[in-house]
Amino acid sequence: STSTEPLVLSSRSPNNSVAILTLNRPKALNALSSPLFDQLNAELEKADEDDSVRAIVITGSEKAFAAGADIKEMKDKEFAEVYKRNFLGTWTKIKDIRKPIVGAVSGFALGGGCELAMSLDLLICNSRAVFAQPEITLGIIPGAGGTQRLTGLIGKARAMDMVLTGRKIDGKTAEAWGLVSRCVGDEENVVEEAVKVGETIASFGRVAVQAGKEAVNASLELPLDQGLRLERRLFQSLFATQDQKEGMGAFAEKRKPTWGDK
Ligand code: CO8
Repeated sequence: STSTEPLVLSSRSPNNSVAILTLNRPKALNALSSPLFDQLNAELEKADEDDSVRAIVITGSEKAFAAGADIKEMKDKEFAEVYKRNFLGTWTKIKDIRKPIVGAVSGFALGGGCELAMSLDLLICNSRAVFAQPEITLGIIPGAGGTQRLTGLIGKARAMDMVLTGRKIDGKTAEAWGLVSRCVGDEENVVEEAVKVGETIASFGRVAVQAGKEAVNASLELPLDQGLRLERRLFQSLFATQDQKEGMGAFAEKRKPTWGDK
């Protein structure tokens, strides 16, 4: 596209604490072109650095969260080129964002769109959401977590079904299988629901929130004994924070805590 419209729109929740990033290539159903992903990474880094942002929401349109990597951009690429340039390697940068990211999925979350969704911390979808890994229909396989994260979330049998047949599942099924945290009904606004979740997270102390995200993510990579050790160390280290004194003190004094983020 030659349009100068940003490919990712950035706005804020009413109380300003949640950054809302909206994928904005509606005509291509938010196909994840390299420029779009670069803009998304740039907006995420900006939000991560901005002290007024305490949680991030990523969403698309009603019709499509994202219909996958951009097939038109990929179709003529050759192995040597994609390998040497590490094509789409920047997709893993999301892992370095420290603040929690909530995905709000309506419509298509296909291929790379499903993988982008799975790389976020917590997913809210509506019953109109459609998740699939259709790469097999294009002569390829998933390349950004659609065999790894997906299997961890829904198990081998269902992951094989999705990866080898391209089977589409709806939002309710995604909720039943554990691919998403919550599926809201059609009458509810999925972005508003995600922002509410973001605002809830934003109402807690940032140090503990960041530690919680770090600890849960560690469970995906570490053997249990090391994961438990990391969790316990993070837990113990939070006793060095003012927020722990404030949170427990407020409970004992029957008042609301005021977090200082330190
Ligand atoms: N890439 C490029 N363009 C797309 C894509 C896409 N993934 N999806 C839709 N579009 C475009 C269409 O080409 C069409 O453009 P135009 O108007 O110029 O013809 C426009 O969006 C609207 O789409 P449709 O007319 O097809 O809309 P429909 O409502 O009829 O169909 C579908 C919607 C079912 C979503 C259909 O568009 C579709 O099947 N899209 C492709 C889905 C797909 O196969 N996705 C997987 C892509 S492969 C991938 O994601 C690999 C990721 C690897 C990541 C690796 C990281 C390291």
